[in-house]
Formats: sequence, structure tokens, C-alpha cells
Amino acid sequence: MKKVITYGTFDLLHWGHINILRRAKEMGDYLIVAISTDEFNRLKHKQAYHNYENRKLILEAIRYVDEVIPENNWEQKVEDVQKHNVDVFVMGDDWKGEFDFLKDHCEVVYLERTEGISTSQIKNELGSN
Ligand code: C2G
Repeated sequence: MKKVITYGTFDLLHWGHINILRRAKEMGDYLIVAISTDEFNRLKHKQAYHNYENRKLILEAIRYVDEVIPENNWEQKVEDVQKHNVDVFVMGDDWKGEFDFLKDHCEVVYLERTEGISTSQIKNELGSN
């Protein structure tokens, strides 16, 4: 079984997120999504609208997602890849190059980010109404 992993906050889930989850799943048979905890989001200077539990609930309902685990820090990726026997690490290309250190442990793929949508854009546009 070819296992894929990806990481993110996935707040206010939108079609850009779905696009990367679908393509990540297409790269294997089993997709693990590591969702940033609320504490880690604070480290990322991100304030998610939905808390971790609800973001996890939403992600677990997506057909492409097989397992959701917490992302607690920047340092856990090598351990996650080893512990879960991951074959492919996938991120949007806004992160291109940032995780190349994982190439010693698995395939690293940066997929094209979906243009025209983002959680901050949604927040800004709703906030201005
Ligand atoms: N994404 C995308 N297209 C968009 C928006 C997001 O492809 N229009 C992708 C991002 O590139 C990322 C994933 O969706 O791969 C999740 O995006 P975020 O929730 O914004 O995650 P981020 O804050 O980038 O956290 O350790 C890695 C971090 O946790 C990544």
C-alpha cells in the first residue's frame, strides 16, 4: 500500500484544499493528513476559525482522506514519515523547497497551488460585507 502524507491548517475548507487532497490521494492508496493543532497555529501566526477538533471532523469526512493526525510542531515530519511508513510527502508549491530534507526518507512532491481561492481571501471578503 502506497502511503501519502500532507500537512496544513485546512481552515474554512475550500476547493483549493480539495484540489490538493484529491491530487495527493491520486499519488497513492492511503492519504494521511496532519492538521495543525490550535497551539501550533499560534506558532504559525495563524488564527483558525474552526478549532482543531472541528477541522479534524471535516477532513475525516472527505472521501480522499484516510487518516487525520495532529501536527504539533515543525520538527515532527521525519518521525511521522517513518512511523507511518509514508512513501510520498505532498505540499502545495507555495512550500516548494522547504521540505526537501525529507527526500532522504520519502518522495517529496510540491503540487501547483490552486489560484483564486484562500482562507484569508474568504475571511477578508466576508469581513468587508
Ligand atoms: N493550498 C492550495 N491551494 C490553495 C490554498 C491552499 O493548494 N488555494 C494548499 C497549500 O499549499 C497546502 C494545503 O493546501 O499544501 C493546506 O494549506 P493551509 O491550510 O494554508 O496550510 P499551511 O498553513 O500552508 O500549513 O507544516 C506545513 C504547514 O502546516 C502548512
